[in-house]
Amino acid sequence: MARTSYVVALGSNRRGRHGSPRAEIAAALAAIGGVTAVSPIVTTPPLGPSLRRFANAAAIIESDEAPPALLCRLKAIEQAFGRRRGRRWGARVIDLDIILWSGGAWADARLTVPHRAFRARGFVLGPLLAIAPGWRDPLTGRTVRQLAHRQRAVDRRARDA
Ligand code: PH2
Ligand code: MG
Ligand code: MG
Repeated sequence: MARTSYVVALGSNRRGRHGSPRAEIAAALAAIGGVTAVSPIVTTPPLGPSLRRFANAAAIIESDEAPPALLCRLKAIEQAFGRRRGRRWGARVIDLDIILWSGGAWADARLTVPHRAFRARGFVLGPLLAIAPGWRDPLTGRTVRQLAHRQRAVDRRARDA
């Protein structure tokens, strides 16, 4: 497969063997490799049932893997970091999600790219804005900058309602 760029979102809200959630994110980036850009690591309130705040970041990864191969490797890293299977959206040492890739759209039984929910998630779009503002979502045609500004406006409206 030709050289391909991916956007990977990273999240952690539980300590692991590398230490704090921030340390887990840094260690995961080292484990993934091929990292050409990393956002700042931000602290975000949990979306969903988890009670602990998250550390979140986004990275651009260069790889010659096709999406299923990268997914498989990210899952193996999650397991190696001590992620347990269990309650959906429970506290986790590390979550590694493929958000976008340079090949456009991908869908199979295990993986959909672009990530189905990323347009509504400030904890993905905020970090992503710092490293790939001009990356275009192949489904809506909007740039990350446009998506991030729209999502912020929605959040603000919900907060002020
Ligand atoms: N990930 C989730 C569910 N909720 N909330 C924040 N703030 N950050 C996340 O990474 C996150 C979440 C499921 O993957
Ligand atoms: Mg996730
Ligand atoms: Mg995930």
